[in-house]
Amino acid sequence: MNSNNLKEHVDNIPTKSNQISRRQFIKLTATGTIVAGLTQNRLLSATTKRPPNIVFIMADDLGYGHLSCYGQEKFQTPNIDRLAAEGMKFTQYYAGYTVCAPSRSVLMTGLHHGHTPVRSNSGSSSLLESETTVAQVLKKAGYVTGGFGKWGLGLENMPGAPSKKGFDEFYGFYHQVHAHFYYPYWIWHNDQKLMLNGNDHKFDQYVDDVLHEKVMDFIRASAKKRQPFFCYIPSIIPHVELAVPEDSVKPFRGKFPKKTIKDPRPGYIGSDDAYAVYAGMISRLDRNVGEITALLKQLNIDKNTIVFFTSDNGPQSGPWQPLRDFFKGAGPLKGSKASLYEGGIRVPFIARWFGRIEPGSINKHIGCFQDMMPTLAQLAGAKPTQNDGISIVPTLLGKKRRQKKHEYLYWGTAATRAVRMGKWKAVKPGKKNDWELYDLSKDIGETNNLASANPDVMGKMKKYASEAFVPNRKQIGGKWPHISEYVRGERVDKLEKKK
Ligand SMILES: [Ca+2]
Repeated sequence: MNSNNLKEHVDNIPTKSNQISRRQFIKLTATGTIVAGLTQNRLLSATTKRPPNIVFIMADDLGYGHLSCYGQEKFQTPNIDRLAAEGMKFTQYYAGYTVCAPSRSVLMTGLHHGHTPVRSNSGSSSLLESETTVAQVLKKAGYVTGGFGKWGLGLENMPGAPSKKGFDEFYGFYHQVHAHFYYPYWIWHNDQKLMLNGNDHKFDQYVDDVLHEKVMDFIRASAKKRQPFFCYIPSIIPHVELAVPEDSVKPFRGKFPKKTIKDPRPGYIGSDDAYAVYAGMISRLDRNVGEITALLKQLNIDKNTIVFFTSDNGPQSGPWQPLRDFFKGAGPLKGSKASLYEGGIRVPFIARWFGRIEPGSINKHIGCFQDMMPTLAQLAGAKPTQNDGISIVPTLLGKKRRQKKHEYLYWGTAATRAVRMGKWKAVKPGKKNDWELYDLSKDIGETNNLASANPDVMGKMKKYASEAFVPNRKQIGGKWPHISEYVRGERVDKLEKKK
């Protein structure tokens, strides 16, 4: 059934039975062109009986420099690092957009930001019935599908609700604001409210822990089934508010300078030891990743499960800029969340698949979230719906020469735009700003504007930008909820008194 495509790309890799001569082998090995192929072949020699399970973990506002495998020096992320060491680490991978909901819309629909249906963080924007997600494609291909975390593409009573968009089961938050809180007193389970006892007036249940347990339950239950599974984990860590249980903060107490960051949003949690709490939050996420990979191993399904790890956009700025600066959250990149400079959109991206993906490989392929629709569909042996992506399966399997490349990538609104074309990056950072042009092969930090020196390149990229942007369709929804819909206790009581 669904294994046809997978079998095809497995079969196309050179094998020993292709009978290359010893001379050919030595020649090819010397040029380095066949070593990966032979290694892959040995790894891929087992017959693929069914498509792989897919675990897709996406952090929230985790920057390009936040993981130790991407250069973080102030704390370690050993479990995510191990995932990279056992798989492929991408250095030029891009999120769908600079903020949460549109980035998720690109990921789920495979349509780039100039086309994708949800293009801003209004919180209650919704996918329509006619707009298809990758979860629907996988479900149709026979996958069991589960989502755990922040959705952002339709509320419970809208056509974009997860249950109508391909998920057998979804635990978490549909509205952006709901996902702002680490101790909400309830979360969604499909279209039902799941009450979190102890969070009505205290902070008893850290919601990411609750969701993590649901992830583990889903994987355990799915492993017993005959069908493959898709486990989508859009964690809310390390998006602010600044909150994590003390056991994750303790290792960092006293290690960093004490820093107070008050959350300017009334009723939200800030911290008087913000660096320690922030490192603790990312460590919590890393711990969860470690528990997920350990469970896959324990269940003996890790060899037939491909695990992806990424983030939805760059590191938080504004009042939280000290965190970005202290931890160098965007690494060498310019800008933060909400910026179209590299720091807002270039993200960590890791894929691990034992026996298929070359361990410890580092890849410079230029890709973006819209590629996940054709990639996951190909892995599942399914047909993707209309999309702007290019499958990265050839890259994952070490077949570099077969990898098609994007002519360009695009992100933007009517006022702010960005285009990536090969080594070039063009940015129009504001309505009143002129276009800027950077050569990322020499200037990853986007410091030297080459626009006036390269009018032909600039003209081509502006043309791409105008053809890529289609005005947004009419959005439905729009109500911005009061925080008391999601949290209780002192922080809301104080607000009520002020009214
Ligand atoms: Ca985000």
